[in-house]
Amino acid sequence: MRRFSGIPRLFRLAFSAFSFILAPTAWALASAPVYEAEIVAEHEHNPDYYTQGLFFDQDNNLYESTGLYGRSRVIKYRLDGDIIAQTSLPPEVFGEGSVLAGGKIYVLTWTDGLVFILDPQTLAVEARVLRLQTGWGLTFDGTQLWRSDGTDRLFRHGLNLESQGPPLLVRDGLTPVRYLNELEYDPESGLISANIYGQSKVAFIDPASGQVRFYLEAKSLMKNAPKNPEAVLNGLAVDGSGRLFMTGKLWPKLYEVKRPDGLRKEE
Ligand SMILES: [Ca+2]
Repeated sequence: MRRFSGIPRLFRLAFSAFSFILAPTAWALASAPVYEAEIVAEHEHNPDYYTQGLFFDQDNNLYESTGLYGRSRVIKYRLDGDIIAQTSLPPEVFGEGSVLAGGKIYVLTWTDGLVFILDPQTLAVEARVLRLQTGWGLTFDGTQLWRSDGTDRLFRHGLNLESQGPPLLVRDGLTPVRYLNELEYDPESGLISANIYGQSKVAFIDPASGQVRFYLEAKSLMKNAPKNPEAVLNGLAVDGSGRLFMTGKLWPKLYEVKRPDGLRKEE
């Protein structure tokens, strides 16, 4: 008997060591939970808008920046569709993400190296700043601007557009989350949402760690989208009441989506 009594112990030791080796691997492979987007309400959205940026001001006016050369503009409107103001960007630039920060509207351009600064009341262009960086999405957390460039990184900028600190590496476990596009900071949860170019998923990112906390799968919103490869999900906005809105390029609808449980403020 004595001859065999050590075997289970050896086995247990071996198993423990094996588990120890496996544990980090399992963590690395773990992926953030995916929740289905639930539509609360539908609103009309101009299907000519090649949506690149979407956000609300404190009065729940909606702003949208659009792309394409010769068609890029910024529109300020109400949810019922009434246009308050709009402005065209020069035909030689391709508009991208935008946000209201420090009382000004910032509008990125794609590879044109320019950021436009607009008056939020009239949408008059007050300045154009040369920033030789690719622009996709833009949001503001109350202190810093956050810019995406289609990679797995988010870049921090001050209101003067200077870089602030290293880029945030966005990861799901250890997996880089690439093609981050339109952005929206959610003040209640402190998370940054980013839709992923070419997909119907929205990642909700912890800006302290870069980890994706969860995804919102927005396939249900695609039902009215044009059958056009350009007509991708690309618009996220949270209004003053915390309501979450989504749309896409050339989409005829703008959707209010139920706030997922993961957006509750952590205790
Ligand atoms: Ca946004």
